[in-house]
Amino acid sequence: MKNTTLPQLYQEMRRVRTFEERVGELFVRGQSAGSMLHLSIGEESAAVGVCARMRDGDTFTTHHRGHGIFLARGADPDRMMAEIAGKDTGYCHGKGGSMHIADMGLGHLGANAIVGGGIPAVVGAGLSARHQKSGAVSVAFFGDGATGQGILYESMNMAALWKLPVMFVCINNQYGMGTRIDQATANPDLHERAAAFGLAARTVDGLEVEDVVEAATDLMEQARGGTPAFLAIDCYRFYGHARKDKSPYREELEEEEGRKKDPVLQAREKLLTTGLMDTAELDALDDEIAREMDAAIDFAIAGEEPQMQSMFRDVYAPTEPEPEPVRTRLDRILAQG
Ligand SMILES: Cc1ncc(C[n+]2csc(CCOP(=O)(O)OP(=O)(O)O)c2C)c(N)n1
Ligand SMILES: [Mg+2]
Repeated sequence: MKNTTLPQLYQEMRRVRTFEERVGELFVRGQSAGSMLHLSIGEESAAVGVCARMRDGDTFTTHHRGHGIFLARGADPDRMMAEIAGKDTGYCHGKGGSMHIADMGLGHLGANAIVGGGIPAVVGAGLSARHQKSGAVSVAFFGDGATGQGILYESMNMAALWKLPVMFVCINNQYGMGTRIDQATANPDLHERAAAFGLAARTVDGLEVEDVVEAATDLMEQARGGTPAFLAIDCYRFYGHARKDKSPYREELEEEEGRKKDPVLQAREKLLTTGLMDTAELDALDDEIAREMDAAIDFAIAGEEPQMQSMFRDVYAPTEPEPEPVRTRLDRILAQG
């Protein structure tokens, strides 16, 4: 167990927040690869609160809004930022980008751009952990939108049937693109669906990161013991779905209210009122984190672009011969006349 004191949880949440702010900056500078970037600002307690209970050897998958989760799980911000910038120095040598980062070393089985796409992989990972008696748990992180995908229910059923060490974490930021949850879901008590499959299931308010840790502790312990678990974490998506979305479908007042549910500021306030940290200490910590994330941007920008020859590296199993790159194939065909 690590990172469960409030100062540590605050530090991790601030790192996620600042990282995401810098990712937004990378986009504005025109340095991010591709046009889609999904920031997890407002959702930090979900990433940090659940990852605080994960151990070495545990595995996980994320959805398209997964930077914060990977960071909270121990990712190096330099290599993450470089990946988002599409550089060879990134986790996947620039071939994954924001939505397809993976790293077997840290148990990251992959971010996934398909809504619900990462969910079934944890069932396989859980089955593997059970056979190997490794004691590992596998955690799927996904959004409320994925509760409209049948694969979630197939996966929960199989995990319950086979008593797998698996945990499903639904980050309910109230929106799937421009659709608010109450316009898409008759019963917004999402954990009730999981309970119907026999999972240990709870919903927690993400405002207080310590509440998330408490719920994650209980549920992950059950999952490790073979009772798969489901945790819905209520929060608010502070900004648009992706960087270009200005949320024209939301009232300003709603956004103002929603952004009051700020787990980072909430933890900061609590640190001050309980006297655990004073303003000067908090400011110094924030500054240190700002420097760390500035350095990540510098690292990303300084990195080299991937070389064309590396296009298929790490894409096929090492025993497979690499297919000929499209460009040389076309050149060869054209040269033949
Ligand atoms: C199967 C599938 N359908 C539709 C989309 C388009 N899409 C991308 S993100 C998204 C909304 C997802 O909402 P949610 O799961 O709540 O995650 P959030 O963006 O709120 O983090 C949709 C519909 C997709 N990527 N995959
Ligand atoms: Mg959502």
